[in-house]
Amino acid sequence: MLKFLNRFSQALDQAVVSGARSSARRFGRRSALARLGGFLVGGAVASALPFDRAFGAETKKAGPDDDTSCDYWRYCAVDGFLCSCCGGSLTQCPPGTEASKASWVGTCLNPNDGKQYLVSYNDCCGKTACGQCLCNNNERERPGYRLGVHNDINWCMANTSTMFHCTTSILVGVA
Ligand code: ABN
Repeated sequence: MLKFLNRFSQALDQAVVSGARSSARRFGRRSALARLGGFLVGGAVASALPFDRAFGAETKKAGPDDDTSCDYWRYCAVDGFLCSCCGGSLTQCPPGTEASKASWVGTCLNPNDGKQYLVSYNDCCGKTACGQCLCNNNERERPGYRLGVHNDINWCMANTSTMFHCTTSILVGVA
């Protein structure tokens, strides 16, 4: 009987020890540290990967004839969301917005005829920012302290609603 009890007690001991080891492996400090390490390394690798920091707002830089692309020639000095991506067009404000009374005029080279054209960048006002096709082209633009030649300005400032929605690019004439 004593022998049996002794064996039973040894078997119980072993079961408890192996159970404790297995749970230490699963939930112990080392395991937690290993998981934390994996998480940190994974985070570092993920943040080093290239991703779209504009979250889709910046347009693809496509062909020169695509008026939804920042590369379209008339957009050489545009700073804003393209109205062609916002329910309007190159020259028309989207429904529910109105053209700004003030504007910035740039000079852009038309690659089709080799001539320079004056382009008026009128903002469309009265709705919140469109958020599509953001372009920031700055040909002949100058820093903010030279106000008249700076394009990073809300041209809706003189309208009843000063809310900026998007920007049109209207041809004024040959430079
Ligand atoms: N002309 C576009 C714009 C609007 C608000 C702020 C900066 C630029």
